[in-house]
Parts: sequence; C-alpha cells; structure tokens
Amino acid sequence: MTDATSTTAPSLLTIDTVGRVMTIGLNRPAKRNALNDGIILEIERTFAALPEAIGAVVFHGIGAHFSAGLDLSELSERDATAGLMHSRMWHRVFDAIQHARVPSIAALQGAVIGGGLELACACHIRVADPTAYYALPEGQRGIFVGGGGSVRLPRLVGVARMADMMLTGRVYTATEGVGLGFSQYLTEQGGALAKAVELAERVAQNAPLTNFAVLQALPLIAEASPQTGLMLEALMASVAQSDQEAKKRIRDFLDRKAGKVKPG
Ligand code: 1HE
Repeated sequence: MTDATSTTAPSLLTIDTVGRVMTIGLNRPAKRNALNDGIILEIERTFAALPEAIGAVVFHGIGAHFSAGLDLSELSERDATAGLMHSRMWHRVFDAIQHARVPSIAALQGAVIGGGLELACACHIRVADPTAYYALPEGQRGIFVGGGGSVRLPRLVGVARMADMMLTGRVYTATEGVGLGFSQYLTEQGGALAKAVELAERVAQNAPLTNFAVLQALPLIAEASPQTGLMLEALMASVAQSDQEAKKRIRDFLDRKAGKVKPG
C-alpha cells in the first residue's frame, strides 16, 4: 500500500477544530506564508463550508511569520485586466471573512506585511506577540494595496499613517502597533495564538445574534449618518432583546446564575 500523504503537496492551510473554535494556519512557512491564489481560494472554500457548530475562527501563520503578503512570484505575468480580477477576488474572500456569521481573530507574529496585514484587517480582533511588525512595502515594489487595505486599514490607524507606511516604507513594531490600533492585544513572545484561541472561546459563548449584530450591524451603523445610525441601532437592539437566548441570559443574571462583570 502506498503512503498517499508522502506524495501530495502539503495543504496550504492547516485546519484544527477544538470545541466551537476553528483554527486556520497559513501553511507556507518556507515562503513566509506569502499569499498565493491557492491559499486565498482555500480560505474562501473553508468559510463557505464553515460548520454550524463553529462559533469563532482564529487565523495564524505556521512558522515565525504571520504572512509576507502577496506572493510576488505570481504577479509578474499579470496584465491590467488580470490584476483587476485578482484584486476583486481578494476583496470577495476578505469580505467573506469580515461579513461571516462568526467573528475571526488574527494571531500575529513576525512579518505582517502587505496582503498579510490586509488579511489581518479583515479579521475582527488582532492579537500580536512582540515579534510582530507591520509594513506596506508596496511603494518599494511599485504596486498598490489590492486586498481591501485602503478601505480597512485607515479605519484602524488613519489615512496619514497608512500613507506614511506606503510612501516611506515605515515599519511599526508590535509594541507601537497595540497603541495605534494595528492590534487590540499584545502578549508575551509566542503567546499570540494561545491568547487568540482563549478570546475565540469566549466570543463563541456569546449569543449568536449579538455576534451577528456586532459583525453585520455595528460597521454599518458606524458609517451611517447619526440619525440613520440611531434608527438602525434601535431596530437591531429590539430584534436582539426579543430573541429567546437574550431572555434566558437576562433571566439567568437576575436569578444570580450568570457571571458578574469584573474589572481587568
Ligand atoms: C516570498 C515573499 C513574497 C518571501 N512573495 N515569495 N511583500 C513583500 O514585499 C515582503 C517580501 N518579503 C520579505 O521582505 C522577507 O521575505 C521577509 C521579511 C518576510 C522574511 O525574510 P526572511 O529573511 O526570513 O526570508 P527570505 O529569505 O526573504 O524569504 C524566504 C523565501 O520566501 C524566499 O524564497 P526562496 O525560494 O528564495 O527560499 C522568498 O523569495 C520567499 N518570499 N516573501 C513571494 N511576498 C493584494 S495586494 C497586496 C500587496 C502586497 O502584499 S505587497 C507586499 C509584498
């Protein structure tokens, strides 16, 4: 009997499911997890088939780096039309992450560069260890962001900061990044994945409708005019609180069966 695993190429993603958390590893460490079409389309397939039991997803990079960004070796032969379609394909897949049924958390270490940063920005929470660093070397390469970076990153760190990174090649460290909005959490070295999984487990215990509202309604409300936003908020709030799950959770609190809010 032949050993099939020894002849097939390693999967571009590692997928592990523990409880309600799916962990997705970018698995091209020899190429610093550069994002080729295969990886992006594999992410799309994974999200399209996300089992109902999954309540949160964690992205991380196998090896020392999260991702070195777009696989530059795939870029050289692309003409303008192919480049446009390629960028729109990334948009489709990263939108699927951002607008999924469940939240995604990115565990960051080492290089978080270009398209790797764009992928991290499509996630809802970013957790970095001290080795993480953020860069947009598109200026040096003669290209432009194409994975939604110009839409998502300014909302996290501001247009001026992103422009500086692209124009001068400025690199931000993990320590700087947590204060500036690149990540929301900074862990000890090697701790990003464990912290991301811990957060994902917590997030997966929320009422599904609350997570849905945070992913689907909150970004729309934040971009809407104040009056439209307030009306959307009222509608979402009324739907959420009328859900049986909300009624049960509130009853549990009033019956002293639910946890209290504690500082820190
Ligand atoms: C790659 C890529 C890549 C590494 N595409 N192959 N991204 C960049 O401009 C970042 C380019 N990469 C780097 O600056 C460095 O590789 C790192 C700082 C990430 C890591 O350095 P190091 O010394 O650990 O590794 P290395 O020796 O540079 O790379 C190891 C291998 O990975 C090597 O291949 P090998 O066959 O010679 O071993 C590299 O060629 C390969 N590699 N990064 C292809 N990016 C939708 S638009 C998004 C636009 C962007 O993302 S622009 C940013 C592109």
